[in-house]
Amino acid sequence: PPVIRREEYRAPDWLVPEVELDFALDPAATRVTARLHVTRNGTHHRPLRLNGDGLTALSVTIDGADDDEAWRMAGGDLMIDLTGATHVIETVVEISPQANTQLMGLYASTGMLCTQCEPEGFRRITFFPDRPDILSRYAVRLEANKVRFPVLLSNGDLEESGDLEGGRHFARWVDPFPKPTYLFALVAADLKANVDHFATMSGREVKLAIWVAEADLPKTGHAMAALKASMAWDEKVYGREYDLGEFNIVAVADFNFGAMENKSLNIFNSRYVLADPETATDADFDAVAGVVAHEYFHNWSGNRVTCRDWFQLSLKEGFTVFRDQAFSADQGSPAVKRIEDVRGLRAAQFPEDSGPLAHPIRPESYIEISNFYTATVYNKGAEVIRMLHTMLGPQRFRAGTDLYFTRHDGTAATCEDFVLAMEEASGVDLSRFRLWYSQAGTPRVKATLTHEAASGRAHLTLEQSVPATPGQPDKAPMPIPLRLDLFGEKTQRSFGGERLVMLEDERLDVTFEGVGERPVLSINRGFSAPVIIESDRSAADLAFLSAHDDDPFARYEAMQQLMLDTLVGSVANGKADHGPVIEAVQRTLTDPMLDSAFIGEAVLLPSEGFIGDQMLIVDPQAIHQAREALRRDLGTTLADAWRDAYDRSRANRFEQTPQAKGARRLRNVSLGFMMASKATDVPGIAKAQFDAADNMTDRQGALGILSNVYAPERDAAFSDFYARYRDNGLVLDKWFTTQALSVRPDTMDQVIDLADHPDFTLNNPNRLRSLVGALSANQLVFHDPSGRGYRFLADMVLAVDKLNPQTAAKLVPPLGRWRRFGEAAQTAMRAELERIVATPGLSKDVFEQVSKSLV
Ligand code: B3K
Ligand code: ZN
Repeated sequence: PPVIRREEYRAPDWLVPEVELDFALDPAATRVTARLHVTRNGTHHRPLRLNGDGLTALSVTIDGADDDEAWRMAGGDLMIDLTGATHVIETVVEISPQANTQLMGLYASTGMLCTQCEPEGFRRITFFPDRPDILSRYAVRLEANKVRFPVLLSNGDLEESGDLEGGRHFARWVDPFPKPTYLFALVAADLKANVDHFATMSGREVKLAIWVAEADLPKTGHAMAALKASMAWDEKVYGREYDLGEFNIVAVADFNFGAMENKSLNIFNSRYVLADPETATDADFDAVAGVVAHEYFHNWSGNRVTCRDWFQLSLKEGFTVFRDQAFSADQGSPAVKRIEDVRGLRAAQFPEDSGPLAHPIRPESYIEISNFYTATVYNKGAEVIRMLHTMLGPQRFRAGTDLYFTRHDGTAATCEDFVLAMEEASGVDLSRFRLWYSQAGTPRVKATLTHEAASGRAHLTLEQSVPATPGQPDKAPMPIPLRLDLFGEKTQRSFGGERLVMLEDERLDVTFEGVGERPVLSINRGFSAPVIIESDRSAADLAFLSAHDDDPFARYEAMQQLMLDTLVGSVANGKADHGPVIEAVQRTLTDPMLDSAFIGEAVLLPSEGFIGDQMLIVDPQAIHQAREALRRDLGTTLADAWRDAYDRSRANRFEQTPQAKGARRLRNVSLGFMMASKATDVPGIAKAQFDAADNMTDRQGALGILSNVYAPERDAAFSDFYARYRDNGLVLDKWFTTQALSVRPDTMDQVIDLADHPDFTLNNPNRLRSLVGALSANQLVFHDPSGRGYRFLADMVLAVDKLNPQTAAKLVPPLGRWRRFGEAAQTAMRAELERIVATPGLSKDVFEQVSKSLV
């Protein structure tokens, strides 16, 4: 398959300022008529290329006339020779939404019809130059059976609607804002709306509607509240106002990813819309609000200013993730939010950055762009924007975004445009900073602190190295903003307060004066840069910071590092002194100044995956044993403290406050450590929590903890959970996931059985990921020495690839990590990758991921 390169970008030969689309909708056969007003862009004689994917032209007219000599097919595309400067092209095609298993283009989901066009789904609907730098005004007419599809939605404003003969009706939508194809959407469905209103800062009234199945209406309140809060936040923090008379969100059960920011018609995976205490955990509630905000913020960072080409994806995604993270931090606890985001980055992006699929946040080439909606483009992209915010400060950063939005409104921009606006508005030279866009790999910063008691001086040496990644053997040093502080070991006082140090070159020496006692280094506070810090801080120093640092993130980080050092030592030597960790956990757990939400995060041990990432060769069995040994020791030694925290966090009834949420978190964490102690009464306590739960956080928390043990309570809880929620797809996903995450030795057998369960299906991406995604996240079971985990995953990739290549390709990366495992595992993992790549008829999505993983 061809490789697309960033350097080969060329402006379009033809533009399409106006388009009229007419849909005669039907699940089996939908007729699409498209009238494109095209204009020649520049002086050239090249034909008009209209992309098509699986389309057959039923008719093509040029300026109203049939001219079969003037057009031809080239692959799936339609090529038309044109003589003038402007023409009107009309094409008619017929497509089958219900036969569309890729969930790209126009497809059917639980009786409704909906679209997904980003990145290249529009070409599966009609012939069109399907690239984000062509912006068109859309007028869309929808026609369908009124009983089956009473609701007809598209982008913009509803201009006209009415009844037709034969039980059909129509609606005409006009979007005044020019947009690229990937932001087009339509929905035809039998849904009901939760309707509300928002008055914008200039006093315009916007009608807000969240469309779901009637029975789900009671679960839309949280999404609606989040939408209104996002609209107000974007006005307050970025000065950005909503620009149309209505804003619609539609929930869909079958969706390839989280949600989609189509202009004024956001389409969502239902798991990011529906939430009530009975069926959604606190984490689910947060995810709903975060995704609603993310998609809403795209209206400016993505839609009003869009991307010139797909290499610029992080322009909208990194920036928008940064915006939604800041929003969520403002709505809740900034410290806990930062901890969660960094944990997510380390779980998903760091491994990507150190593996065969590593790429810069602005990639240089791709085979299939769908493979580049990655943690690097999104989450590292957000960290890059955050560094700009840190370096420039909030005012100059805001001046930069103002300039960027004003200058590029209504156009398709590049990452370079963004950096240039930041540079011009702030007066800060960002020449070297641009390396963050072009270089892949997670930089490592070695920090060495020495102290001369006599002169009262401390010397800090910082040295950076950026590892080689595929196609980038040699790296230049990058500008790294590090927030740091020094604390006196005895007085616990900061010397001069926090400062921002820019490590611009390979090495930097900093001297601190007036340091009268031995200092302890607190570095990369708030995770100011997405780097790995290597410092030789002792267990005692880390314990000190975990108790006394005034930056909550740094406190968390010190505790994590202490745990990590202990666990890595334990894996290497077969044993370790658990004392310092136990002491630090005890101090945190019983510190009356700390809130429960923070404690719940801080006392958690690093995941098995993250421990493995610290090692050259990963031994999942040894890591599991070392981690379990520490967990048991913590559970036993601090038994009373856990029980105390558990009891203290018990609520009489469900409340949706930050305090109550923190208490639920700490309660589940405590129950986990109680179970780790192996005290015989804990399965009963967990089962009692499960039974008495008036919310999903408590219920799923208990179920997850029970999932790892052999006890009658476990089986009873799983059957009860199934019986209760078998009709709720989103909750049933949890039933699959919880079983696939169990560390019991029979988990692989259970997963294989679950793949045959009547409720399992490859057609629904949520259900697929609930089992297969969970298994590959389960380090211990996925890497079972039998190799069955690898074989199961490869079988799934091959089966799903026939239906839905985009989703199949997302399952591949865990196999691509083979280099990091022992010889037997390497051989087994590679064999599976080779089996996949040798399969005839593979999609280019899976081919790209697998072939790159084998190199
Ligand atoms: N922009 C969409 C993602 C589309 C993914 C296509 N494979 C959702 C988002 O990031 O907001
Ligand atoms: Zn996005």
